[in-house]
Amino acid sequence: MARHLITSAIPYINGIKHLGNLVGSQLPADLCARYLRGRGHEVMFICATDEHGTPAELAAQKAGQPVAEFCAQMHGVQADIARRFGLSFDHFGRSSSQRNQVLTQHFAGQLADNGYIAEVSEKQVYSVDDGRFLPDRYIEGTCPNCGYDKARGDQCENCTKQLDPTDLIDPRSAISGSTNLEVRETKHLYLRQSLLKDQISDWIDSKHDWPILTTSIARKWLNDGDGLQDRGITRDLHWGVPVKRGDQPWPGMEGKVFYVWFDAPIEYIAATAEWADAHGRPDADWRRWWRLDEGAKDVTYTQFMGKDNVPFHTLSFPATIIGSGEPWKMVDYIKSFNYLTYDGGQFSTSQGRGVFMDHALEILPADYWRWWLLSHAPESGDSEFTWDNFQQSVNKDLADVLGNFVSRITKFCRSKFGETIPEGGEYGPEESRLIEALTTRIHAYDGFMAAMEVRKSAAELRAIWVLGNEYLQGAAPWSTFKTDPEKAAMQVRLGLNLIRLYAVLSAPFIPFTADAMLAAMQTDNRDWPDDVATALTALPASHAFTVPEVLFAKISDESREEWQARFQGVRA
Ligand code: B3M
Ligand code: ZN
Repeated sequence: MARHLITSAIPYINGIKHLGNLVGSQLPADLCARYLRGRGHEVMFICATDEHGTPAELAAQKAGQPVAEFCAQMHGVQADIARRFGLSFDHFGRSSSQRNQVLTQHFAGQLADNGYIAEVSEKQVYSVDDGRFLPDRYIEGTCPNCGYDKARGDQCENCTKQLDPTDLIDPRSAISGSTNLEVRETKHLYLRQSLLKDQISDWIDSKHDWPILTTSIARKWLNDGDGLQDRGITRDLHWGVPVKRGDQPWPGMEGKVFYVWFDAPIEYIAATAEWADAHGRPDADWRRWWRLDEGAKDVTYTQFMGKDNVPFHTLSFPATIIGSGEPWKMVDYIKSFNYLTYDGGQFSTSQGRGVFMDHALEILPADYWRWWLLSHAPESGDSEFTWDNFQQSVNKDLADVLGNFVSRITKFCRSKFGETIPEGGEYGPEESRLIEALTTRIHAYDGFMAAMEVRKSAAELRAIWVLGNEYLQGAAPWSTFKTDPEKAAMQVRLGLNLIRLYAVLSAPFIPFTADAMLAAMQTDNRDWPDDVATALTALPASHAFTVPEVLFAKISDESREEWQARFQGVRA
């Protein structure tokens, strides 16, 4: 039994995520966690909300709530949606936790002790009326290049020119609109990543098995980007982890907080500690996942994230860990994803374009979405959500192939033999052929799942379902029954056993349906098939079952059109 630590990029607190966010990290991470648990491995699957930074402060302000209260509430909302999507986190933490505060300050102290922190004085725009420094993107004004009057301090959206806040004509605060701005001197801590460039470069070079998407982004930033320039890790904000050097005050840094991207990845560790706290476990129980000197040597650590998060996980977070000089577990494999686009354009949080996680569950159960998203995961390039494609995939793969198989065999059995598994004779040559074909395909499925090839795994699983339908079509127990009821009974016994086997194999993709299938078969046997022939005898003759409700309802053209219209823009 191996031990697997799995983390998903932690979603920002300031809103409900769309399906593109979901398929870029949390959902494939869940697939992996469920698969490895199903195979009997010990898994620690961690996620959290990313709660600090200006966007959280502003979202709270917009909601008219104190930021701590807003975050607590939104954490609850996100945790609830995650649960309803079947995301099986061992813990869904909060980056604003006490654990993260202590660990973040600890890492900063270690980095300072080891010479990796510089104190830098810089000039920044201060809004007198807002009583705060303004990050570049929260300064608005007229673009000197094109005259657009809502250009941001970092870039003009209209002509795309990169700007400095001081370039703007008539600058004002994007928070209050105040023009009472002045440039003030302020001191910040910089992480001296440039000193760690060689070590990080060697570490990335040692990762021969990483997806090209991951290593190409990392190398681009290492070699020709500015990813490994020293980087400011503090901000003049109120909401965040207060700057301290370990548990000591940091002279000159009073009232400042760490930059959200400094503390967010540390939350992977902190959330594991939060897990221990939540379960009344001693520190040793989380440290055995994270400290090489306390048991984590045999842990395999996999991270899941969208491609935009790769630089922070391949460069900055490793710089924090390496620079600490302490034996923390580093990531073994980074699975990154391209973007999911929506119906010919982008998902847009600000314009409410596309399907968001809460709305998705209002219209259809989680497994419909899980199946479509995973079977179309943006692995080798971006992929596009269209309602046509979604309708086809649900109606064909889920309703016609899997749902129909389960329905036909259970209903036929009930009508001819009642709701218990019939005896019949031994499995014959047709059954042997099926078992052989299943063995080959399940072997391939295991290979793809272990390699986290999400789309290929989905295709293989679908092919496994198809084998059952083909068998049923050929065996035709409804005809056999007329001449040879014994043989029909055997065919039905095999078919009902296949339902259990399909539930076990499909659970990582469609866990709710898998549960319904196992409940219908009245079994808790979730044993992963080592040997297919044996697996197909798990449910013996005279074992009782029930005919399940329709597992997947088809999506009608009317529903498809209605949803397409509903989600095309401007969130209600
Ligand atoms: N919250 C960005 C995102 O949700 C960021 C990820 C942090 S991972 C440590 O895409
Ligand atoms: Zn412009």
